[in-house]
Amino acid sequence: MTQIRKIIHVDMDAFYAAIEQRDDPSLQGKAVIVGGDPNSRGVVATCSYEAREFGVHSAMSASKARKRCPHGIFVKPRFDVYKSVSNLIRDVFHEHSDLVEPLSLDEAFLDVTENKRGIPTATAVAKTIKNEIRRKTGLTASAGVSFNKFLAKVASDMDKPDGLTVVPPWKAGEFVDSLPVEKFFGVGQVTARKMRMFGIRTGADLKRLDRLQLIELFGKTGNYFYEISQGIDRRPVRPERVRKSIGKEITLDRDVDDFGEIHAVLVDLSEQLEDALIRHDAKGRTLTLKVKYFDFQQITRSVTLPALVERRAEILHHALVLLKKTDATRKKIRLLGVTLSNLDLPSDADYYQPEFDF
Ligand code: DCP
Ligand code: MG
Repeated sequence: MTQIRKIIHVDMDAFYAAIEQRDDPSLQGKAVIVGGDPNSRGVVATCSYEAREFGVHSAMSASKARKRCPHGIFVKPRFDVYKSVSNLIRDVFHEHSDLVEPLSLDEAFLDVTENKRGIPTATAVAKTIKNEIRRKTGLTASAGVSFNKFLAKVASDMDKPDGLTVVPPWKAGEFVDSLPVEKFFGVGQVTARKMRMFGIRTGADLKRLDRLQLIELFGKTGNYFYEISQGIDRRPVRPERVRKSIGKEITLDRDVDDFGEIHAVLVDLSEQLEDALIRHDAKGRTLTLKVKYFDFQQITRSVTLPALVERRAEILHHALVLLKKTDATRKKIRLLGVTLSNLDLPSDADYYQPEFDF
């Protein structure tokens, strides 16, 4: 069975404004508006939560922001500082997973189905990340934890600032049902108006329509709305660095030369590799078997196949063929590894593309 993924979305609170307040104590507790000289035609990049109470928000014209919040303190952005803080939080993410997909300077998805420190739950990973961010930057972040990107992203926004919202599989239905459609990030004003016309206000309303009805109403995005309303989002977390290979290896408890035992290890490895391929949504053409003998001598045997490989049975089959080209069963083995390279990774275009930024 495919493993359920554990996804975290982390988003810093009032990012630019929080940094300005951190670095200038006289701004703490005040309505701080970053970007946009109110005397010219600039726009607001972001503002502190104190300013949000007056209706100021990102992308608003600076002059409007000043009208809404006359006591607001306008601050010029310092992008180099934001960038260096962004690097610090990315370092924190990478301490927990290699599967980190930054969306902007202040937010990222992490796939922590396997996390580097072996922390038992995704919720505990998220708490640790929030603490480490606070310790290293003096800033707060909000996190959402769930089993797909959509739910994690919406969850991170539920309890800002300094929030942590977890949507486990058994709560997803209820969570999506109660969600106003505006929270289905990407439902812009035009779509929202159209939805209202059809009486669609929440996830539950959306769920009453089937896939075809939604496609008829919203085109390609209808498909996305359908899946989201069912709590389904298959998009993998896609790290920036393009992966060249995906592999798994096991060091044995003791050196073995028994075929039955070696076979059992390869079964295990094939399964682990299949899980990893599913997580990365990857297939590959070249399979490599790595064998380390008891004397630490290490060899690899590879085969490049005419078709893409993705399933555990195929992986196991080819690994066993490669095993015959080694001295396994004649010489004791201490480590076995299976790696797939020559990968076929999906491009963004392979996912139905909602009409908005994700
Ligand atoms: N930003 C910008 N222009 C926008 C939106 C955002 O320059 N239209 C910048 C300023 C933000 C940063 O990107 O600080 C992160 O954007 P967010 O949407 O995450 O907003 P904040 O982090 O400021 O606030 P929140 O606590 O709502 O996440
Ligand atoms: Mg933010």
